[in-house]
Amino acid sequence: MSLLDNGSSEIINPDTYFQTNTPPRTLGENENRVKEFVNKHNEAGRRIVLITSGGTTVPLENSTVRFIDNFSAGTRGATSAEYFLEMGYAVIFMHRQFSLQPYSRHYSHSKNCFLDFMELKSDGSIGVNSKYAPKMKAVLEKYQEFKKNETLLFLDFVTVADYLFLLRSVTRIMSALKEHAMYYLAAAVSDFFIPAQKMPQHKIQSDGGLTLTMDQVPKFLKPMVTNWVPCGFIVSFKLETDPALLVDKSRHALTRYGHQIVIANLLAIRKREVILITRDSEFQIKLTEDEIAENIEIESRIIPELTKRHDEWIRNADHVDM
Ligand code: 9Z3
Repeated sequence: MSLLDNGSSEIINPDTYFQTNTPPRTLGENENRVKEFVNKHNEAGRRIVLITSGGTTVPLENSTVRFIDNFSAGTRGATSAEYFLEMGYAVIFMHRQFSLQPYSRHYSHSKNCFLDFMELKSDGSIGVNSKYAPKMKAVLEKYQEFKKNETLLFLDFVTVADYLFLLRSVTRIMSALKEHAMYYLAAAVSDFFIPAQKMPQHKIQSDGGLTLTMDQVPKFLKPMVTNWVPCGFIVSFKLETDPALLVDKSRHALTRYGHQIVIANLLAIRKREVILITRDSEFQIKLTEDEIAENIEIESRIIPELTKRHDEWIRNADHVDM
């Protein structure tokens, strides 16, 4: 017996969603930052990728005390950003506040306290613990290079509404880049939400049990592909836990929205196996046991494959097929 009732199948359309929900306060300011970043790197002839990363929250109250969240730590997005930067892309990193970030990810959510990476020297000064120094030096060099080139822009969101408003704004600005922009949608976006007008203003009182009714989040990929960035190279992720559903659901998303690639991943093995699905192909990327033992990151295989396909997309004038 299921405890779930999926209720009405009616989904509000994206336009209605944007008309009836409140944009984040920082939206205008972030739009200006994106315009400046896009102009600068476009003039420099650099390709730009938008990466979305981390989970979105769904508030239960307008003055929010409680919210529903999901598991995503933003590992996929933060790791991918490093490989895109290495391939020469400028990166707009749209991430859940406090989720993992490129470069700092190697230390920020570590089981070690940051003080464990340091050591007191005999002369009283402090330095990096010699055990960690070689890796830290390599990470630091790359980090300083992108700082110098200003090729990484951070934008953050918390709620699913923040995410959707920001995504629409950023993609519309990037649409001027036409096929030179890539969109890499790795964030774990909530499927359900409570519309602002149906939420209580104040903290829900604990006078008994709580029953929630949630609406379905509109399918934003449709307007994104059709209206916001019609020429962009769009890669979305499909997450499932049931292997029997994964490929069919991914293919369904591809035909429903008409974008270029769906990367199918199963929660339990997402760090070692994914399938890149296009309209007429399936391409598995799977790390071997040896590669896993050597801490090879699967994103180091995914990103070069995508940039190769992005090259083809740019070369292909009519954009009919990959
Ligand atoms: C993914 O499938 C990502 O690979 C993960 C990465 C969220 C699994 P972590 O942050 O995990 O590294 O821990 N992202 C997309 C999930 C999603 O919400 N997809 C939507 C869907 O499945 C379509 S855009 O319907």
